[in-house]
Amino acid sequence: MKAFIFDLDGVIVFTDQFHYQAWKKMADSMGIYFDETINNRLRGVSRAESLEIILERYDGTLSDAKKAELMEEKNNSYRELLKTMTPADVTDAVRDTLKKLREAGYKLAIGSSSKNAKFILERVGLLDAFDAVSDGTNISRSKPDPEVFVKAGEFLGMEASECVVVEDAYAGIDAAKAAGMEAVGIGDASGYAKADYKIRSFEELLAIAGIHTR
Ligand code: B16
Ligand code: MG
Repeated sequence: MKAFIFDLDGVIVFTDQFHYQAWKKMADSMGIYFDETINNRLRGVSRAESLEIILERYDGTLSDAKKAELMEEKNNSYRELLKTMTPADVTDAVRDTLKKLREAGYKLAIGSSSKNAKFILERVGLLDAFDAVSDGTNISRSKPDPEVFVKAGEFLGMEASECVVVEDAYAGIDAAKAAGMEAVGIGDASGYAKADYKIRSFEELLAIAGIHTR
């Protein structure tokens, strides 16, 4: 085990509410019913697939151009909300654990479906905390496809067997396993049988990494 690859939303930062508010505004403008339960289905899912899930409640068909317009509208509202993020939106536990892993010699990367990953990392002051960022801008297939994690491993110059993925979404755990990597489930995914390790708090990664704090 030489590297950790972290999912972003739901692991390092929590932007669910921002996604929710931005999609809700778009859905309301189209008269489409949307609630928090539907929003939960969007976790770890790409922007285009998220729109398709929301459109299950839409009576009619939309052109690809209209769909692109709706996704742009949602992304603009989402980015406005992201601008309110500051370094205070990352817990001390996350910041300290990342620092300790790095000091112990582990390589760290992000493996996120989001096209806004670098913008978010910049807002919360974590861009320098990672050796590589693989995100929605460098992939053509989203989780559960392994592409985002395979690319993260390549960016780090690591073999899949040397990488451990930390994920909050079931699709993300499936993607990690398909990449031939070990997977740590946190949050929602801490109850997923396919995860090699299941943790409740971020600091538990130190024990997985063999770093003893006391
Ligand atoms: P964007 P992750 C995912 O990030 C989010 O969980 C998911 O809700 C979102 O639709 C997706 O990114 C795409 O995000 O619209 O910003 O490109 O969990 O893979 O870090
Ligand atoms: Mg996630």
